[in-house]
Amino acid sequence: MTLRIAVQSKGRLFEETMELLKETGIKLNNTKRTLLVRANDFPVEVLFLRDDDIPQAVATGVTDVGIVGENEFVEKNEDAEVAKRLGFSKCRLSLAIPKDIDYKDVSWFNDKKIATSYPHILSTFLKDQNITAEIHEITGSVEISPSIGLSEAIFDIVSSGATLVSNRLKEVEVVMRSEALLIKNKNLEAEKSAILDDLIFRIDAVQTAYKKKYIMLNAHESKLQDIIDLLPGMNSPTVTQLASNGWCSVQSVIEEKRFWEIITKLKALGAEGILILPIEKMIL
Ligand code: PRT
Ligand code: ZN
Repeated sequence: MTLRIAVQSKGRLFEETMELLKETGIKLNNTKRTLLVRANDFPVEVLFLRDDDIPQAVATGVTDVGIVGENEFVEKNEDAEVAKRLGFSKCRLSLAIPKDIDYKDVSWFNDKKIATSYPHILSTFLKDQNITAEIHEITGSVEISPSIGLSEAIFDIVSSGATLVSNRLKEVEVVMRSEALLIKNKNLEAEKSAILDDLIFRIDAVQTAYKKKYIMLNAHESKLQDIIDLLPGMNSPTVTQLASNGWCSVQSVIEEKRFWEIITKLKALGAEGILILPIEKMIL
């Protein structure tokens, strides 16, 4: 029994998806990107597809699970389930209009023409807001449509916002936020569910370790309690005696974002020989 995973064949999701699979110990046999590739050591195989086709592949059981952008999953409205939110490829789906227009609220969109590749999400939003607008569906280069007179506004993916700026547009409504999702077929057989549980367990271990660092330092006993108070860690820090009198070694796990704040305070408390090490996996 193998679990078949749909993965985007090329594009923005490809690299991070492959990296995540690699970190969970899934090594793909075939380096040449053929359509279907079996993994070593773990009962999964990967089917490479366009991201647009992944929700349907999972809903119909062509594949058991798939990794796809939430925007694509919601737009396609296929009958599959979210198994795990993956936290990468974050972006938002927003309404944008020419930057010089005076904008007050969403009622501006009444009777306007909006270009988008996401007609389902957009029409749901407009209906919710009681707006009647014309949706002009196009695939690709949505951002140029106001400047060529194809529409008065756009509804598209925004990440840094640079594409909007270079097309003299401004973001006026964020309609949804998106990240990569692991989605699954609704009727997975028990054996495949067990493989999926193992896969999710591995993903959790990788992601829990992400943004955490292992810290080791030497401190004088007199400062030990102050230092322990600074380092919450998973449990209490590990403290061992050093050969030289009155000194100990302290080891713990810290969050990367608190790194500089903690390091500055540790140095003020006289900590020495501070080592920061990456953590590969973490099982809580
Ligand atoms: O060929 P295939 O159909 O498989 O791929 P695709 O071209 O449809 O999708 P792809 O590879 O471009 O994107 C895959 C997924 O990545 C999307 O469905 C989103 O979930 C996610 N993602 C994250 C993004 C972005 N960030 C992103 N910035 N997808 C697209 N963009 C584009 C956006 O369309 C716009 O043109 O980048 C531009 C905006 O970026 P900023 O940084 O200038 O705002
Ligand atoms: Zn696509």
